[in-house]
Amino acid sequence: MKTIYSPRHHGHAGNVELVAGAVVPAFEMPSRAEYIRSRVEAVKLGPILAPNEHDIAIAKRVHRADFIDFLPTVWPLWVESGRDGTAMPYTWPTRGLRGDVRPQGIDAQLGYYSFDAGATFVAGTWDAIKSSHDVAITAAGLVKAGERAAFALCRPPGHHAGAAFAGGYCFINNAASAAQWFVDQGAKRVAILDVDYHHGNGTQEIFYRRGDVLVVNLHGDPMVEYPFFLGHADERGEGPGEGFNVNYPMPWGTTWETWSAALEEGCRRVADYAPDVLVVSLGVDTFEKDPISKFRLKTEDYPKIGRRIAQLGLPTLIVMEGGYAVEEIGVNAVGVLTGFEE
Ligand code: Q9C
Ligand code: ZN
Repeated sequence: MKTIYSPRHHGHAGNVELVAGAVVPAFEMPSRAEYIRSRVEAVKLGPILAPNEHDIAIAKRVHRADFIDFLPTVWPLWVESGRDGTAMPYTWPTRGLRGDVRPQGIDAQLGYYSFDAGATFVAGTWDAIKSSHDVAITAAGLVKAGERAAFALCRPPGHHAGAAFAGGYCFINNAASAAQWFVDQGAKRVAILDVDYHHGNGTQEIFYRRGDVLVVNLHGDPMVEYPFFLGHADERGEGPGEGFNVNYPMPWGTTWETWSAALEEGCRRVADYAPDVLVVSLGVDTFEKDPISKFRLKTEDYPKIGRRIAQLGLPTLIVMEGGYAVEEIGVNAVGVLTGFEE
């Protein structure tokens, strides 16, 4: 399997996040992508190729144009306002406030275009966001050209980003944009299988009223787990999308036994849908030693995930999302890929 990777992710570095009322180094850090890249090399998974540049108009097929246009302006506006460090929002248009009027100034607009303080900007962030999207679309191109599968080593990740908001380390929804790109290239049906520990709220929101993109999510129950405000089992899609969104929320402490049963059900749902292509949002934050997550998958489980997904027999684009046990992220993520190839 070919891997698409860009060193431009390195510019998105030194970010901070809020944990229990304190500002700490962000768990989403550059070494994540480097551990994965090293492991791809170590197991000789296949060639590692640079992405091609793709028009950002592709992302605007799933995101609001004004949101995408805002992203490259954040850091310049932040610096112009006399700040340094990390650009981060602190106020949001929740219930009872005007979410329909875009205010002025960097603080107001950061809040307007996000749902939490978890998608932060430094000088190189926009370039990394753009390169991550280029990685996803380039890898999609390999699958479109006939490869059985391709690995988009995206960083930053994407599945929490919705049509007009960033959050949860995510800015552009790489998997959603790639899925839409397949539709625009002629696919009649695309399925997205999201196995990240966290619910892919952005992906769900983007395709919620569509029947041409099936979205299946396995994740921590939002009653107790981030992102808290989406991802329940009764969210099944709306209008033409009714029945085309499937959520499998699971409790803290979930092990392979329960998780793999949900994977089996999710894969059957995908198979019934008979898509032209499958996009996998691959997070390995389901790992027992993940520092911010509470499932208990083991390293030996990840190849089994890949094997089950491969059994679907579909052209498959695998897009990297989360996973924060940095020293094990390479072994676990690439374990899925080698399992897929067995
Ligand atoms: N800092 C992905 O796995 N955690 N995003 C918030 C307070 C947010 C995870 C805890 C986790 C986001 C792509
Ligand atoms: Zn996650």
